[in-house]
This record gives sequence, structure tokens and C-alpha cells, in this order.
Amino acid sequence: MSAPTIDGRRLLDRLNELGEIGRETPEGCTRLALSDADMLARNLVQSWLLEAGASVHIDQVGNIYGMIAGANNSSLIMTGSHIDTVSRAGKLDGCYGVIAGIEILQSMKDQGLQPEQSLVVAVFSNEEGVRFSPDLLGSRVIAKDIDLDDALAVESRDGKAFCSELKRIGFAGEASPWKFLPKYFIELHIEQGPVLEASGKTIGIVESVQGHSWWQVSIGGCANHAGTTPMSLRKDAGMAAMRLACLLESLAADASLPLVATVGTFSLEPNSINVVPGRARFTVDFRDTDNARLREAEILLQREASALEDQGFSVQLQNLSRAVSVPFDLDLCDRLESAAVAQGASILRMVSGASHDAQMMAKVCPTAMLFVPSISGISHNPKEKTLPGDLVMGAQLLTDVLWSLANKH
Ligand code: HGY
Ligand code: MN
Ligand code: MN
Repeated sequence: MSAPTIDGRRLLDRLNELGEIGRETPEGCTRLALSDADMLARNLVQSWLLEAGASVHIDQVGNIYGMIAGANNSSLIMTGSHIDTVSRAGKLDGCYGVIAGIEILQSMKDQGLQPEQSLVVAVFSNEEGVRFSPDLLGSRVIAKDIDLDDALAVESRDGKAFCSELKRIGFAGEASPWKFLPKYFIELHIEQGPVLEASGKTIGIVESVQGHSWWQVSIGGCANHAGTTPMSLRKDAGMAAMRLACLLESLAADASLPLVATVGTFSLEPNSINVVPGRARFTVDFRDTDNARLREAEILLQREASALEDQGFSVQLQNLSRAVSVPFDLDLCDRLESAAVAQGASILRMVSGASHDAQMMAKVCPTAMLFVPSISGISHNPKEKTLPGDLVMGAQLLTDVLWSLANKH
């Protein structure tokens, strides 16, 4: 039996429809985890899973699963991604992998096809980690990278507990996070970077994901009068934070190393034009393919923090997230490559610069990822775009591979 043929138009229309939820005209869409917008998106995706004839299950950390039972149902193949976003996001990050998975189930139903093994589409909770840290929370629980109770107790930036927000939006499920342990997991995603487009290839076969480490830095100085306080007598928390942020950026600026560092949030107190800041808070996002170098960056941050304390500042460092660099299953990568070549795609074996739920699922079963190119490498930005033909081709490739795995004898 050959794989179902997906309906590319329906795929693209659904990506647009989902992308309208949480839209902040004209600045992209914002669907932070467990927000009202995330709730609306979850309800819509759940309705599409039901329309595709899937049985829908919600687990205790809010992961959503749509399952089509296989004829012999002895094992299951899983695909999936996330639908929560960063602030002012585009329409494709995460959503593409989820909508493509649903399209596979819908196409099987439309064409009267049932696989040998069960197929499951997963929608993982809080992949982005913008409102609740750590990121990848739903897949971390499955991978036992964090205890379920600890995940449910995580408090958001706005002071809400994960478990109470799950209840509030109606996604505090009863199913065990370990109800659907797959034989294989494949995630389809946009690259979110410039590599594929620059290579001229159309499909990325992702062999590994780089590691990341997130930190909240809080520096206490002494609020004081901007006019009367001589520079030599200041404990300016703002300047101390800016110098440290620039030092971290210069550490990563060494182009010979893959290390990247981002200060994505920055706030001063009391945040008044004529007051020397008494407190500064900022976050750092380190990424590197090499776990030892990632650890060196963390140690440098800790060393700079204690140097500030020697100068009379108070410094608190809080690790918000850490995920080591993860290799994917090379046999599965080879399988993806041959399916892509058979489909006439040009392929590039590559590393993912972005993190994904697949890096947690790789602890559970043989896992790999497929990328399609991001135009100008832009992502986490309303301008995030991929050619429609590439989106459809990637989804059909995922269909072909999942179908062959689900009917493998
Ligand atoms: O931050 C990331 O790499 C992903 O988008 N969550
Ligand atoms: Mn993202
Ligand atoms: Mn993503």
C-alpha cells in the first residue's frame, strides 16, 4: 500500500488559520504557553484531530495526542511539535510539524488507509519556555528530564503555577505522560536559520541539536540621584549589567566558535530617567554544539558574577533551563535521506541551531528531524516564511517516511 497523498491546500490553509490565533496586528502572533490564545489554538487543533478520526488524549502535563490505531496496533510511530509561540512570532515555528501530522491522519481517513502500526501526532506543552521555564516542558516530562510534579509546580513570569493554568484552560489531562511511548519519533520543522537556503538544498536531515543553557541574572547596586551622585560613588546596577551583557556577547563573537549568546530580556529598577538604577535584571541564552564549551560559558558567567560581588554589588544567578547537545539516530537519518532522494529532494545533513522537543524524545526512542528552508533564515519574527511548495513537499516526505515505518515488517 503506498502512502497517502496529502492535501497541500488544506495544510497551508490550516497553517494560516492557526496563525491568526493570538495575532497582534501587524506584529505577528503571540500564543504564550497556557495563555487564552494557546487555549484557543489547542481547541482548534483538537477539533482537527477529531475530524481526522483520531482518538484524542490529554496527559497530565497538557500534552495533546491524536492517535489512529494500527491494524495490529502492537507499537506506535509518533510525530509532532508545538503550537505555543514566542512573543510576536510567525506562523510556522512548531505549528508546521503539528499541522503536517494532522494532515497525514486526515489524508489516511480520506483515502481509506489504515497503517499496520498506530500513528500518533503529539502537541507538546510549553516548548518555547517564554512564560514558563524550562522550555520543552511537556517533552521533558516524557523523557523524565524533569519530574511531573516539579513541572506542574513551575511558576510563570507572571506568577501563575503551571498546574493551575492547565486547569484554567481545560487541559489538565488525566492520561499518563508515558501512555504513548513510540518506537520512532520524527519531527518536521522549519530550519529557522540561514543554512539550508544558503546551501540551495530543499530538505535538511537533522543529525543533532545543539545544547542550550538559560540564566536569569539579577544585580543589586544602590539607587541614587542622577545629578548629585559623583560617578566614583555610584553602585550603578544598570551599567554593571550592561558591561556584563557586552562581555558575554564578545565571548560569543569569536566567529571561530559556534557558541552564541543572547540577552533577550533586560529591565532596570526603578526605571526612572533621573535615578541611578538600583537593580538590573536580564536573561542570557547560551547555545553551543559542544557541551564542554557550553559549560565554560556558564563558568565564566559565574566568575564575572563573583567579581561584581567583590565590587560591592549583590548578584543572583538562576539557571532557567539546560539541555545538552543531542545526537539523533543515524539509521533513521539515513532512512529520511533515502526517502527524500526518492522524492527528488536535494538534501543537506545538518545540526539544528534551534532547540526542539525531538531533543527530549531522543532519550525515549530513535529520533530524527526533517527541516525545510526558512526564507532569509528569519524566525521568531512575524517575517518568518517558507515557500508553500517547500512546506507541502516536506509534509509529503514526512507522510512517506511515517507510512513506511508504520508498515515496516
Ligand atoms: O529557543 C528555541 O530554540 C526554540 O525555538 N524553542
Ligand atoms: Mn521557537
Ligand atoms: Mn519550534
